[in-house]
Amino acid sequence: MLDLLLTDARVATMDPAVAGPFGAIEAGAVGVRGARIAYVGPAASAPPAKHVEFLGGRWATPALIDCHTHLVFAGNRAAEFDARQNGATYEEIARAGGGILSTVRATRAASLEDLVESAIARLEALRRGGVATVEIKSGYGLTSGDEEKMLIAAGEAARAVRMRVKRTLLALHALPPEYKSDRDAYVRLVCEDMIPRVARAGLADAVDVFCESVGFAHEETRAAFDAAAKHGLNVKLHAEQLSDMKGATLAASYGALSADHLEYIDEAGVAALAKAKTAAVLLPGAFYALKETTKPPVALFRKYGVAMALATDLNPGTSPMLSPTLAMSMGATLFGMTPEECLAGMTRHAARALGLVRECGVLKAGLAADIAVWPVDHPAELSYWIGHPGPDILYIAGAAVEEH
Ligand code: DI6
Ligand code: FE
Repeated sequence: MLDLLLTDARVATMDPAVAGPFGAIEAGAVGVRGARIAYVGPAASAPPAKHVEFLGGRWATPALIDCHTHLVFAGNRAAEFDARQNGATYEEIARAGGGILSTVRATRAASLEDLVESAIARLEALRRGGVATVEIKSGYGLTSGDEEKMLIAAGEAARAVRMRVKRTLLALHALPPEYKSDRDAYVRLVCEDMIPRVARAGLADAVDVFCESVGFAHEETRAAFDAAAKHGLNVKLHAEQLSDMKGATLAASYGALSADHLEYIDEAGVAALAKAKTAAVLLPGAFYALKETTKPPVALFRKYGVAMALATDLNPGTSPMLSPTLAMSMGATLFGMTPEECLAGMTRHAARALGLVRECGVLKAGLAADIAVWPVDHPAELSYWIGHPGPDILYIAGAAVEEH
């Protein structure tokens, strides 16, 4: 006996084992037992259930997964936006001590409670848009205590809104001002103190680095990745966002879960990602906000069979975007992805980017019952509307957390 049956549905399973676009099942049903999916298939052969929900032909999809955010932060950067609109570039602002560092000052000054409260509001916005699982990075604390504070806030906020969370230590995001004349000492602090401490306390699942000319170099990235491996953490990398630093190849050589941004990646980098089965996380919000013109090479990712994930990159500097479906629309319109690729990018491939392929990202028996029910006639509508407002119902681990 199932606990719940969603029936009279059209089901976009996104399961590659189900033939056809979107892995779709017409006249379908999804059955739930406890927190897991117990049945996906034709409505006609679904087992009995204690509770039956008739969807009237609406589409059920895997709940969305936002696999790259920096949503714990204090303050915002509207003044900097104003400066950029008046001609200043991101790099100029960063070099003048603004940019990331202005958010670092605000985040250091904020209490844990304040960070939790503002993060909850952002998580609720994503959840309204259909997101059940979110990745949250640190990177605005840049001291052991403040990075920990951010990761604790991320965990508490996600728990409060019942969302699944993966946390990532991004201590090599910017060089803190107090280490301006001694980069090596900061990298040592990260590798010898922060990474072991965060791993021991179970505060993060992965380590990320901003590998960029205004960020950190290869050797610094390697040091952090070596420390991550030593302490049992996965790795991810901000790579090729502003220039071709060959970061993706470096990330692939460490078996990274994902390499993210990738506007400037070359063919050798794409081949390296394919070989390592590292996901490419595309972030059209930052591309849009920075008015970039170099697009990630979607055709090459297709050619080499690299999993393309999509995410909001929600952050106060380069992607103040609270809508996962807007990221999908931008993935289609700005990057040329198909609607099916956009949905896969926020479900199955996002799960890969977080090491969650056995947990969520497709609708199939055995996985978490994270399901979104959309008031649409075709799954392409999720990226067709310029920021679809979100599902009618969102189930996370079998419980309805959004109902409109
Ligand atoms: N790349 C980005 O786009 C953001 N961080 C990063 O590594 C920018 C974060 C910020 O400007 O606050
Ligand atoms: Fe980012």
